[in-house]
Amino acid sequence: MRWTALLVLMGVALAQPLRLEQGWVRRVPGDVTAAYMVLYNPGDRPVRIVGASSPIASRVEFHQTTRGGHDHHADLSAMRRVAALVVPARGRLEVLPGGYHLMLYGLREKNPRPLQEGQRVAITLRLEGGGSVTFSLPVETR
Ligand SMILES: [Cu+2]
Repeated sequence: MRWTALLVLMGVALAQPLRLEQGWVRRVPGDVTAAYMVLYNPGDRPVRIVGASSPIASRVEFHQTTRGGHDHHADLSAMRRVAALVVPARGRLEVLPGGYHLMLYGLREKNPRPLQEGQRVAITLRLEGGGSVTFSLPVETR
């Protein structure tokens, strides 16, 4: 590899404030679904995520499940909206079933057909201070 290309790649890696360690969008037949992810912050300051968006959804919110075991959203009282998510310095934020999730609304409006297993979905996270990161997550039935 030429040095210029390597330096460009290093620059991209250094500029990325968050790394996606795992993530998926749940495949559902309905109009609403959830996305899960594990994020790592390699920096020495916490990273605050203040918003999210996706081309497959009209609106994305951060939610926290407030009662154990629930992750299917049949009982809306079992989750609450949170304003922001924080990834600690040199640490992880787990957005996983039973804890936090990203709630994606308006799937029918944004997608000509239901989400398919294996389809990739872009999720953009807006960071405090003006930056953003976009990750590609697979649609999975789990
Ligand atoms: Cu929710």
